[in-house]
Amino acid sequence: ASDTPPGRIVMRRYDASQASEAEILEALKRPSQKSPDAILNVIKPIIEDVRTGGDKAVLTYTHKFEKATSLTSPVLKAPFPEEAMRLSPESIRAIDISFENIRKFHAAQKEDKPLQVETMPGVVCSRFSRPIERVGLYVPGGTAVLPSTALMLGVPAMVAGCKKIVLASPPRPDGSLTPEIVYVAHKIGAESIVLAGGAQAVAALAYGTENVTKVDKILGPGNQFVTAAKMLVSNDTNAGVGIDMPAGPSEVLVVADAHANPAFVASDLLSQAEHGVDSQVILLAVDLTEEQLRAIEDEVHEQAMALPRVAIVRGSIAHSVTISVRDVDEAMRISNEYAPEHLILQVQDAEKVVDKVMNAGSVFIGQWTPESVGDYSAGVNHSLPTYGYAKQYSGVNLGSFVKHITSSNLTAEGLKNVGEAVMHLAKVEELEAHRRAVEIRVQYMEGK
Ligand code: HSO
Ligand code: ZN
Repeated sequence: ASDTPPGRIVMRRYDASQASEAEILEALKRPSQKSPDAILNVIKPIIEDVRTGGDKAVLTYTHKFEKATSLTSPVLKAPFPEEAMRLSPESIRAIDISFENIRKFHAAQKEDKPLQVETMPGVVCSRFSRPIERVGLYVPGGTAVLPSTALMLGVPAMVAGCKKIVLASPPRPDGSLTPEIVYVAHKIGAESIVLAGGAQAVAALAYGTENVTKVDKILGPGNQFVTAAKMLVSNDTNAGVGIDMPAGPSEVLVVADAHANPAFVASDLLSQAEHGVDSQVILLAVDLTEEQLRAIEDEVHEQAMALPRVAIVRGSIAHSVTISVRDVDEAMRISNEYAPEHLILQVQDAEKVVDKVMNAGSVFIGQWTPESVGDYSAGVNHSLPTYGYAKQYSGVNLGSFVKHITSSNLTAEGLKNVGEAVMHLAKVEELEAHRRAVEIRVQYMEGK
């Protein structure tokens, strides 16, 4: 790793041809998270309080954590008051355009007809989907307000046909919500907004209270307390609630070659670096000269210095790295091992590289596709697997809001065709009633 001049905002540098595989993997380690035990100790009593204390407990925590002491109800119910969603025409237009693109892309994910297969003559298997009835969508507060997250969760829930959509978001100290979030809630047809954050919001959605509707699935990103609370309630069979994938700090991996514009590359790295001090950004520099690397570093520093959130960027850049690689294949090997939430391909013939992508939440192809278009308006979802979970999880999509049901439908002929196999396997498992359920019908057909 190279030295960092004082004050200069620069990512540590590695050269894959000189560092060992282990060193590269070590360099790519995500910043470690608080120990689960410490977090559990904080959230367990909160969840228990809300489960038993209902509205009053939620309100007490909101007064305490959000300082919204004037709030008298933890829920804002639809129809939402006009004054809670008063916005400039520009904001309305931006939300409406994004809403429509996200709607189109997620509507296209609908399965138009049930899947049906005749596995044997007279044996028909089907699969069809039904919306999850009640969903709770967590929209984080914190250092940035995120109406875009309300869109990314709310629009697919609406498209899927979820009957009850409940939003939850921590209110501002005056007890109000960002009007953009209320406007999105209105557009997606949400039934209510829970004015709470953290584990208390998750518990309210999982168990329900006097005024908070209990939901069947909770989705949405959040800090480590929110994530741990989601995991805890999803393990409680009394709550009967599902969750989406675990969400962690934002991250991006940019693959750039000599054709990439250094200013563009730097801007993409910084757009994720500004999310939080625990965010991580990775640059895989494909066969770049020292001069080209310098050009990107200079851009990172200069652009970062001009950002309002430069202090956060300093934090995230401190555990971010540049790795020089020989070619695109080497870059993709490293990228697939890292499994980034966002993968940006700023290389020649970027489209062709997509075939080599094995693990990533969402891919941004070519120099005209900054990651921020996906964060807001292109139509793809921005709720994506982080922390390497792109190896086994998908981002939020229409499927996150439905479940699949299968059915079988046999004719007498079909039962005759498949019955023997069933009876034999039931015998192997010594489950006699199973075997007889077939036998009794076959004998009936044979008039016995
Ligand atoms: N990049 C973030 C989502 C986001 N960006 C919201 C801006 N607003 C995680 O994918
Ligand atoms: Zn972002």
